[in-house]
Amino acid sequence: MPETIVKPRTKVRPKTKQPPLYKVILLNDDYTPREFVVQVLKAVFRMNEDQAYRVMMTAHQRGACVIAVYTRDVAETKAKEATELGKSKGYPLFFTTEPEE
Ligand code: TYC
Repeated sequence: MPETIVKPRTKVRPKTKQPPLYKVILLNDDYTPREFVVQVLKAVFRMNEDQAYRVMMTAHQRGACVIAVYTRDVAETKAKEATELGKSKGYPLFFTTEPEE
Protein backbone atom coordinates (compact mmCIF):
# COMPACT_ATOMS: atom_id res chain seq x y z
CA MET A 1 0.00 0.00 0.00
CA PRO A 2 1.37 3.44 -0.88
CA GLU A 3 1.71 5.89 1.92
CA THR A 4 -0.93 8.60 2.15
CA ILE A 5 0.68 11.98 1.87
CA VAL A 6 -0.99 14.64 3.95
CA LYS A 7 -0.35 18.10 2.69
CA PRO A 8 -0.30 20.69 5.45
CA ARG A 9 -2.69 23.60 5.10
CA THR A 10 -0.69 26.60 4.06
CA LYS A 11 -3.42 29.17 3.50
CA VAL A 12 -4.77 30.65 6.73
CA ARG A 13 -7.97 32.64 6.56
CA PRO A 14 -7.55 35.82 8.60
CA LYS A 15 -10.13 36.20 11.35
CA THR A 16 -10.13 39.96 11.46
CA LYS A 17 -13.76 41.06 11.58
CA GLN A 18 -14.32 44.79 11.91
CA PRO A 19 -16.03 45.76 15.18
CA PRO A 20 -19.60 47.05 14.75
CA LEU A 21 -19.82 50.84 14.60
CA TYR A 22 -22.18 53.18 16.43
CA LYS A 23 -23.41 56.62 15.45
CA VAL A 24 -23.46 59.46 17.98
CA ILE A 25 -26.54 61.62 17.41
CA LEU A 26 -27.16 65.15 18.68
CA LEU A 27 -30.79 65.97 19.48
CA ASN A 28 -32.27 69.45 19.35
CA ASP A 29 -33.99 71.08 22.29
CA ASP A 30 -35.47 74.54 22.90
CA TYR A 31 -33.27 75.63 25.80
CA THR A 32 -29.56 74.92 25.32
CA PRO A 33 -27.81 78.02 23.95
CA ARG A 34 -26.37 77.53 20.44
CA GLU A 35 -22.93 78.68 21.54
CA PHE A 36 -22.85 76.11 24.32
CA VAL A 37 -23.70 73.28 21.88
CA VAL A 38 -20.83 74.44 19.66
CA GLN A 39 -18.47 74.48 22.67
CA VAL A 40 -19.40 70.90 23.64
CA LEU A 41 -19.00 69.62 20.07
CA LYS A 42 -15.53 71.17 19.91
CA ALA A 43 -14.46 69.81 23.30
CA VAL A 44 -15.80 66.26 23.11
CA PHE A 45 -15.77 65.52 19.37
CA ARG A 46 -12.68 67.51 18.43
CA MET A 47 -14.46 69.60 15.81
CA ASN A 48 -13.32 73.02 14.69
CA GLU A 49 -15.62 76.06 15.01
CA ASP A 50 -16.97 75.66 11.49
CA GLN A 51 -17.78 71.94 11.72
CA ALA A 52 -19.32 72.37 15.16
CA TYR A 53 -21.50 75.28 14.01
CA ARG A 54 -22.79 73.33 10.98
CA VAL A 55 -23.63 70.25 13.06
CA MET A 56 -25.38 72.39 15.70
CA MET A 57 -27.43 74.20 13.01
CA THR A 58 -28.39 70.89 11.34
CA ALA A 59 -29.73 69.55 14.66
CA HIS A 60 -31.42 72.89 15.35
CA GLN A 61 -33.22 72.88 11.98
CA ARG A 62 -33.91 69.17 11.49
CA GLY A 63 -34.27 67.94 15.06
CA ALA A 64 -31.20 65.71 15.06
CA CYS A 65 -27.79 65.32 13.46
CA VAL A 66 -25.35 62.41 13.20
CA ILE A 67 -22.06 63.66 14.59
CA ALA A 68 -19.62 60.80 14.12
CA VAL A 69 -19.20 57.04 14.08
CA TYR A 70 -17.09 55.10 16.60
CA THR A 71 -16.83 51.66 18.18
CA ARG A 72 -19.60 51.08 20.74
CA ASP A 73 -17.52 51.91 23.81
CA VAL A 74 -16.16 55.17 22.43
CA ALA A 75 -19.56 56.25 21.07
CA GLU A 76 -21.30 55.61 24.40
CA THR A 77 -18.59 57.29 26.46
CA LYS A 78 -18.55 60.42 24.30
CA ALA A 79 -22.36 60.67 24.19
CA LYS A 80 -22.50 60.40 27.98
CA GLU A 81 -19.68 62.88 28.52
CA ALA A 82 -21.27 65.46 26.20
CA THR A 83 -24.73 65.00 27.78
CA GLU A 84 -23.17 65.41 31.26
CA LEU A 85 -21.55 68.71 30.24
CA GLY A 86 -25.00 70.07 29.41
CA LYS A 87 -26.50 68.66 32.58
CA SER A 88 -23.79 70.30 34.71
CA LYS A 89 -25.01 73.69 33.39
CA GLY A 90 -28.68 72.77 33.81
CA TYR A 91 -29.32 72.29 30.07
CA PRO A 92 -31.37 69.43 28.56
CA LEU A 93 -28.76 68.91 25.80
CA PHE A 94 -28.86 65.25 24.75
CA PHE A 95 -26.63 62.93 22.77
CA THR A 96 -27.62 59.37 21.95
CA THR A 97 -26.07 56.39 20.13
CA GLU A 98 -27.40 53.97 17.56
CA PRO A 99 -25.82 51.04 15.69
CA GLU A 100 -24.84 51.82 12.12
CA GLU A 101 -26.67 49.69 9.52
N1 TYC B 1 -32.42 74.95 19.61
C1 TYC B 1 -31.49 75.58 20.52
C2 TYC B 1 -31.78 77.07 20.62
O1 TYC B 1 -32.48 77.59 19.79
C3 TYC B 1 -30.03 75.38 20.06
C4 TYC B 1 -29.69 73.94 19.92
C5 TYC B 1 -29.18 73.45 18.72
C6 TYC B 1 -29.86 73.06 21.00
C7 TYC B 1 -28.87 72.12 18.55
C8 TYC B 1 -29.56 71.71 20.85
O2 TYC B 1 -28.75 69.93 19.46
C9 TYC B 1 -29.06 71.25 19.61
N2 TYC B 1 -31.21 77.72 21.60
